[in-house]
Amino acid sequence: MTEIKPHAAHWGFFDAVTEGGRLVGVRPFGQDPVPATLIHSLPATVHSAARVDRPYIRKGWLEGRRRGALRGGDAFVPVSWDRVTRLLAEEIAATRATHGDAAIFGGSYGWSSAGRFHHAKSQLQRFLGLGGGYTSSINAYSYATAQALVPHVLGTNEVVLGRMTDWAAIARHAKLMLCFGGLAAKNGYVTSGGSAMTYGPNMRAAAAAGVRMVNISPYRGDTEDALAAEWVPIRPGTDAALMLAMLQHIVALGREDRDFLARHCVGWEKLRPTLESRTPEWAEAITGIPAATIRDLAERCLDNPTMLTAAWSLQRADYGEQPYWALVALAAALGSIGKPGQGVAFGYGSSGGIGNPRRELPGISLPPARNPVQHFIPVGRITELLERPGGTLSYNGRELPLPDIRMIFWAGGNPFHHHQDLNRLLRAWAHPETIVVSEPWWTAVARHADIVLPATTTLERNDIAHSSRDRFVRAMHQAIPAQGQARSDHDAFADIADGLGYRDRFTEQRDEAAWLRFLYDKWRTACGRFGFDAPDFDRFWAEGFVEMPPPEPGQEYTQFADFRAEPEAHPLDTPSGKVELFSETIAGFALPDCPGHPAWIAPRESLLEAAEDELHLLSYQPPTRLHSQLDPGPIAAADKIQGREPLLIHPEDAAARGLQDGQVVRVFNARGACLAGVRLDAKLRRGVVLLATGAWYDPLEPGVPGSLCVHGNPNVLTADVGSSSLTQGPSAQSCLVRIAPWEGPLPEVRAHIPPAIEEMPA
Ligand SMILES: Nc1nc2c(c(=O)[nH]1)N[C@H]1C(S)=C(S)[C@@H](COP(=O)(O)OP(=O)(O)OC[C@H]3O[C@@H](n4cnc5c(=O)[nH]c(N)nc54)[C@H](O)[C@@H]3O)O[C@H]1N2
Ligand SMILES: Nc1nc2c(c(=O)[nH]1)N[C@H]1C(S)=C(S)[C@@H](COP(=O)(O)OP(=O)(O)OC[C@H]3O[C@@H](n4cnc5c(=O)[nH]c(N)nc54)[C@H](O)[C@@H]3O)O[C@H]1N2
Ligand SMILES: [Mo]
Repeated sequence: MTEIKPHAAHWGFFDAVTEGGRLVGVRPFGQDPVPATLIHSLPATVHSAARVDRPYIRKGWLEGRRRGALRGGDAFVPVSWDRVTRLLAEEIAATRATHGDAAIFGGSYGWSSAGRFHHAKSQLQRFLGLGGGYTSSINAYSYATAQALVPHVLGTNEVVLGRMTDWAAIARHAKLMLCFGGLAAKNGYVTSGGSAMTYGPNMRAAAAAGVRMVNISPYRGDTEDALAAEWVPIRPGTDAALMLAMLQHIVALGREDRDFLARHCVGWEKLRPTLESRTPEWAEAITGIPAATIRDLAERCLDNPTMLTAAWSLQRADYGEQPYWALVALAAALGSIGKPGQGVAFGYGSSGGIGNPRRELPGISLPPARNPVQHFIPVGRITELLERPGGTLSYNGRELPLPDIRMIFWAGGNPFHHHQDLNRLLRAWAHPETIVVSEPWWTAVARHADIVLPATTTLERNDIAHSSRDRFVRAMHQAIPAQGQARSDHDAFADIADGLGYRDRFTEQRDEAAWLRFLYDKWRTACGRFGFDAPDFDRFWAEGFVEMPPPEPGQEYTQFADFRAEPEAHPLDTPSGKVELFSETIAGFALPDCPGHPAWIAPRESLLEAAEDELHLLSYQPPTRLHSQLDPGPIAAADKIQGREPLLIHPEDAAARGLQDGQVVRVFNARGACLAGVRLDAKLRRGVVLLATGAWYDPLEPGVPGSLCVHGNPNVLTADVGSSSLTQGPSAQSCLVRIAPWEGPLPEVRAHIPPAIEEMPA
């Protein structure tokens, strides 16, 4: 019998079509103006051979090879839920008693599911928090550098990840939009928590309304043809030099907005003298952009109402603070901050809901538990945490102590996808005694665990999807039964909590149905305070969604408008209450790699110092998946070249190496090597190659550091260095590689089939 159930994922809302307990198809959500495409990868992925069918324990761990043992090469032994639950309760209790609560790392970074109740990381952190606490992580891989920097400069992170000037305001008031890193359409299909919208129609409407888009990026493909954008190709990692030279030219013309700089900013008198030598000719040598183009860009910004934006990718790089701070300084010199549809904001081309016109409404989420442990790391410093127990890490003017981690829990994330320099992570990963991973699939992190808990996918549970950036709340009805012995993270943790004596505090004596009603009712009450009367739970559940009314026409939102109008009455949340073009706070930290004002600092790796045969690798977000999710699905598979992730390369760079379209190559540097398939793309700047993230890490010899990844995961190549000692963000985009034809026989890709499994007597 065919059944249709409302459901959702980070990559779009849909209706699940099931037959006989199997997901056989999906249909786009009727209210979605641009139907999501990635949803069609779900049926094959949900029923893929890569599902974890039952709990497993690494054989070596059972045999006592724990601390110091390299993981990833051992067979797994199937065990019962009863046994694994008992064993985990004992291990947790013993770790806490012997080494203290901080010895458990529960940062568990990752996107988990769109469903907000079963959100794996939230469930895990609630479970660990109520049990005594854990060492945590802060910030997101997406924009960690900005999260630490921007509050010093603008007193808020709304300009990166919150409610920023919306597209309706840009369309109505701006005439020019400089887009550093472009406005990649593929990124708009994805929103954390799910969404019924992408920014595609918004940016197209702005272009159609006469906003001239300029794509300043190493890749012309970062704006779609419909935008008819100009392309200014730039060397990766050099944007700050371009921005400072534009500032210099504005000052040379005497056209900086002195009123705005005096009344709304501090530090201009300190920044200004540093600009003197930052001429367009100076920047030409760094960026590869002709000085005349730099002058022209600056003058057009002076002559037109302009919105400045940069993709989040720019700050996932060495000294990624600098282009963000310099762009704020440029907007300040133009005096455009807070003018309708103008100013600066980040990420308009980075994630679905960014800049969507919407009303402010509360979010839906699982109530977090207090974490009694104070220790944390900036999210990207996981390898250092494991490498240097007892050491310290410089972060935002503090020295963070690094605890000795004995046990790791991961649920809803994949460090062997998201982290840089996987060979170094693999070595550091040997440090703890026990690593526990909850996963629906045999992803790379599951393969590198000691204890693997089979998690249900969202299709196997009831939940509610919601993103604060979207107008819709979506009901997620369970569509199929749990596959194999999979269980929800909530149920698995509740049973372990039972063994540790705190089940009721964890569950609050609610089952799934009671939790959903509770979370929804809480949200509905909060909506009332914002003047929105949401339907009751039963109606919401039956109808499958709630739509919050869009803002009235003419109600476009411009960020910082109040501050602009009355800076004394609406100060920013910075020490001065103003835009900090010089930050006494940051200067006071006296860091070698982040001065008190925006500056040009050459990246550790870039084309500026590359050998002749080196190329700059940008590991961008995949058009065919969400990170590593959906990699076993048909859309990702169809895009691969002889089963390897495509590497985009300029035809002349390929010709110089004797490479043909469709050929398999070895991509390598001192940190590692992977295979990839050549795809010629003349839209690239010469010297730059693109390899998306997310092909499942597939070492030729599992568990051996330095082993060739036969599938094409760029994180065997990227460097694991904090963007600076101020922010310690990931710096994946600063990476040089070499490329050579792959001559040998093609190794099989085994990432999507389960690892070796051995029965062992209990
Ligand atoms: N080189 C390079 N690396 C990067 C980036 C880059 O630009 N370049 N970008 C970075 C960025 S911005 C990000 S956000 C990260 C993304 O990194 P992650 O968020 O870690 O990537 P995902 O593949 O989404 O991992 C989510 C995991 O959760 C699992 N999961 C989903 N639902 C459930 C559930 O209900 N329960 C459990 N237990 N598990 C579940 C999925 O199967 C998947 O394995 O990658 C970062 N890495
Ligand atoms: N389809 C899909 N969409 C996604 C995701 C996904 O996995 N799949 N992931 C989501 C997540 S978690 C995030 S954080 C966002 C990330 O959003 P972004 O960080 O904006 O996305 P990227 O694709 O990494 O980078 C966009 C472009 O930046 C350009 N770029 C890179 N380095 C430089 C530089 O130094 N200078 C300039 N000027 N340009 C540069 C590259 O050409 C690249 O194509 O995307 C989200 N959207
Ligand atoms: Mo991200």
